[in-house]
Amino acid sequence: MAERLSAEARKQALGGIPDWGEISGRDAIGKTFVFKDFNEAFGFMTRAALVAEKLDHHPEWRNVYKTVEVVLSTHDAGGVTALDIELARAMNAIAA
Ligand code: HBI
Repeated sequence: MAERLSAEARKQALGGIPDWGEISGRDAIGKTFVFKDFNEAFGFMTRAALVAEKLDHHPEWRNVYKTVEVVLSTHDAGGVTALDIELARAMNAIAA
């Protein structure tokens, strides 16, 4: 089971994944992606969902038209783990 990252390790990891930040009041990281239109947004979610399934690590996300708000945390560990960093990195690559 993935270990919860220390605040320091989490900050360090966040430095390497553009535009992701800490969620206030929660041990979690988040990013809001804005796409050209709904089609692009949902295509992103479709591809990200396949990666999440492969990792067995799933996002908390909300989609309104061309915007996808993503929050990542590892419920089993009670906070951000390397799995969240890995999924965040993968999402950035998909959205690139
Ligand atoms: N996804 N983000 C996230 N956090 C989890 O703790 C988690 C998950 N997906 C699947 C999963 N845990 C299960 O493997 C466990 O709940 C058994």
